[in-house]
Amino acid sequence: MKVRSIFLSDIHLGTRGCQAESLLDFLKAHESENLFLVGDIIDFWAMSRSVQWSRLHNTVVQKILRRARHGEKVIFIPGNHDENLREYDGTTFGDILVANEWTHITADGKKYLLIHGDEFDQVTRHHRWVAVLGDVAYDFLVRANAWLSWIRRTLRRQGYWSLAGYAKRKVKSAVNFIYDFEDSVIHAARERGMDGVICGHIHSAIIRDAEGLLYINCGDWVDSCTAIVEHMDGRLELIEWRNMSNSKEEQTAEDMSEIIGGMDTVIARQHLIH
Ligand SMILES: [Mn+2]
Repeated sequence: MKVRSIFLSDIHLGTRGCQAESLLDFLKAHESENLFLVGDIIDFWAMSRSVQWSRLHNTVVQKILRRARHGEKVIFIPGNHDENLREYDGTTFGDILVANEWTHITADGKKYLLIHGDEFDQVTRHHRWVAVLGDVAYDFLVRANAWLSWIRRTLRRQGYWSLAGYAKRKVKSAVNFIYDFEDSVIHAARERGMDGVICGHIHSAIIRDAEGLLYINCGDWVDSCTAIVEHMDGRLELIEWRNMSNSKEEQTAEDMSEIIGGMDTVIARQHLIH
């Protein structure tokens, strides 16, 4: 499919949780004029502890470089996990421009602010040690998820049950956190006279109308495998690439609830971070 723009965030290359294979599949299926990388693409935080860089992660980088070389406009907006790149604001590396934020005009003339969004997360902003602690917990969660997914495979069930995704739906404090985050981002975009905002950071993909302003979050490629695309007419769409029947998986989630018992605290904290 040919689209005008692709918006991706929170790929977390260099971590075990990164769903590089799904991402490659998605990229292959979508030709585009613009590719916006909306932060936390490469996880330097996690790699400072242990590097989980597979061959597929190289392929992701190669494919993106190739697209840039072939004339696709690629803009990299650093997030908090690749914040070192922020000092290169305005610098072009090969064919990729690093920009701390960007304004994108869609085909129908609407103005969108592109930011990663961590500056609107009060926890990562003011309590970095909590963020680092939560980051370790998140790694654990992702690993537990891979392990549970292996159990499920041995049980010959189809699909991929996401522990983090399940927990995300369950934990109320996480939900409140998401609302606070969204409100601050929306407020900032409105103050700057934007028609909408496209961000990432909280791993919670959505397109929603906030009193005339469009709040859009790209989601992630650790857990949900989601992307935002702009069609040739300027219409924005949320795509869930790993289109597994989640409802069918809910029962499994219930079965597994004992295993997860007590993990809520970890998950709630994790959601203050990503
Ligand atoms: Mn982030």
